[in-house]
Amino acid sequence: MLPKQIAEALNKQINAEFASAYLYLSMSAYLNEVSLVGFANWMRAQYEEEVFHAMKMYDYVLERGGTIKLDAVAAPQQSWKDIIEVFEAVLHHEQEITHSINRLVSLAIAEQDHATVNFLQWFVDEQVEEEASVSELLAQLKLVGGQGSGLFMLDREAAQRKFIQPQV
Ligand code: OFO
Repeated sequence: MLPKQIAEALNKQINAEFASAYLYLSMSAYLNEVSLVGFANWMRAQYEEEVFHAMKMYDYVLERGGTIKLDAVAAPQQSWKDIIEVFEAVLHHEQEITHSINRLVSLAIAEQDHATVNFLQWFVDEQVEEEASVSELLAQLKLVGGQGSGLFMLDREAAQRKFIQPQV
């Protein structure tokens, strides 16, 4: 049985993952509007990945006999200055998510809930990868000044991304 405090914290994180999904879907729509269709595709894959994160937690809470309490997801921002501002916002957002995952791990350790500590390790690793890939893209966007043929090339590369559900 999942300790009540842990179930509540996981429910909060499920909401945060859906909020991430919603934010990235909004970014995808904005990128489409400004004709960066490759990055719009990249962001849509990111949206799908966040829904997967939320559902992975949702399934875990149920598997441990916890109660799911879905909360409202706030309306996300709808426009940005440019592509660099978009990716700065993504990096900042992912850093915040990393903090909340770390707080969850600390809580699970304090509650001696080893199964949850173990479960959360996947998310700890995932956050390392998320921050690294977004930092790399942001650095490349800054390198080309977020415009011109450099941006065109990066957009074409971003068009290749597909979300493949991990086998976990
Ligand atoms: Fe779920 O990792 Fe991003 O937010």
